[in-house]
Amino acid sequence: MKTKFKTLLIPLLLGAYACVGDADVQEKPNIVVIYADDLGYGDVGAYGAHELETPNIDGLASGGVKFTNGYASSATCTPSRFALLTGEYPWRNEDANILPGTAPLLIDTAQITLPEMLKAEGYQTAVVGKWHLGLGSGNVDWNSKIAPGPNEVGFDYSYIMAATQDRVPTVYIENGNVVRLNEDDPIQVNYQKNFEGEPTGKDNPELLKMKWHHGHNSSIVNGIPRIGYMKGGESAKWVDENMADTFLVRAQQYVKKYKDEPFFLYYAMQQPHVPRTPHPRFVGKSGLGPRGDVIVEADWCIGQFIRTLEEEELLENTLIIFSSDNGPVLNDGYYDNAVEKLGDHKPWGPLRGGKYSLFEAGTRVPFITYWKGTIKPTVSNALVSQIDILSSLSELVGSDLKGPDSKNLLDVFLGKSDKGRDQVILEATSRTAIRKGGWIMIPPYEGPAVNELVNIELGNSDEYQLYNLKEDVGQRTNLAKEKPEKLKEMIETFKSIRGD
Ligand code: NG6
Ligand code: CA
Repeated sequence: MKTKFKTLLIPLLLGAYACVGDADVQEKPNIVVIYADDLGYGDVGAYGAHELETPNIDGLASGGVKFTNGYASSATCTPSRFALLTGEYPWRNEDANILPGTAPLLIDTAQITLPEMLKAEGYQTAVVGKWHLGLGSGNVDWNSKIAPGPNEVGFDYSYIMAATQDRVPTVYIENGNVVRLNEDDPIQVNYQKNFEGEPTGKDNPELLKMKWHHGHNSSIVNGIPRIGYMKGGESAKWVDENMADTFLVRAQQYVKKYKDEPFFLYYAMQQPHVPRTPHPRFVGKSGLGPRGDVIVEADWCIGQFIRTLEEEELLENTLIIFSSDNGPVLNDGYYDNAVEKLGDHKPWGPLRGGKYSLFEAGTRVPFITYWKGTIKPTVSNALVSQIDILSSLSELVGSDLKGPDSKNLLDVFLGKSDKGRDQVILEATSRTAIRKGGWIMIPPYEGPAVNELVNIELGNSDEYQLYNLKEDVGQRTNLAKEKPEKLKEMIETFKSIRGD
């Protein structure tokens, strides 16, 4: 009975739509950006991982465009997210560094943002997950409405953690209000000094269920020592092991609620950033320890989320973009067996370096676009950056608003063209390099070659470095001396973009 009704009604409805505005139906798909945290190029099956299974991300890759030269704008979180949302290079903003939980909002409320652009085109907009772009305008009072924040830069709805899972305050914030806060137990946060009488990771190792390796020795929440000090807010504190489910459920509820309007959801997952706290359902599932387990967990969440889109009959009208904010790191400050249990898994794939690095693994990340029925499955070697998402989506929805450094690569993202960027500037903790064509040039930088604490090569050298990525993706042979003309050309382009 139901089927018959549908078969009769749908052509009628479609006919009506075609008359009033076929364009509306076609040009305003839902848009979802699924953004992992510290997920490496080699952490995904579709990008070559053998020891770790990511069937749901692989499904997006095999059903969409799998980019092999897709970049985050930076090798750390805040700058990458800044660039994703504003279409502006993070090195243009000197405050775009890894932010403490008390930092003010980094994005100027007058600046064009991805959600604002979409909102102006009639979209409902939301962020669920990790924010890490600052909140308030200095000295946030966590016990009253927290603003400006995501809701002031274009998101109609926000359900976020302020900074990172390892930083205080360890609470969720919904539309500017701390969730489940008891007014008799106000929250205080300080990144300089502890509150009297409060235990710390440094002084109270007996209270810890996870040990710190470097940093991460301030306040203890759920037996996990964090960065920064926090007091109060007991009823509001998150349970780390439930975080994946918490964000997933909010993401699912959101798309169900707004399924009849075009929506934009920025689903910013916390995995596999430290502290890695898989839900008990996923403990031991990867065989690689907690880092692998939370990747399996994240993949499962993505599968559940896609299922919701399917059940709501939204999948064919939703463009999904999947990527990661920066490359991988094993020991990022806790003893969690990421190194010891790694086995043959290579989170960086064939690339050199990792998180914090100017070498490829810092910024080259899994990057997939998927739109069932619209994008034809393909592998693209085009050079693309997350910074281009803003202007490309702007083209998709017919907006005039573009990001200052963001290029319209819509046809590339839809798998219709191979012509990506000519060049892109990459950043790692305020240092920059240029990729142009198949080449990369890293200027000389002072500082250690290796960050010993995380055991990652940073890309620093007192000489210019030039690599031919087409022949040497692992950046083993520095051709700066052998190819002076190429080096010169790269330096010139680099300087002309940087304005130095
Ligand atoms: C570093 C932290 C690291 C991580 C990173 C931010 C120390 C020693 N290290 O300062 O654990 O939190 O900041 O990661 O504190 S990001 O992915 O959000 O950029
Ligand atoms: Ca990150």
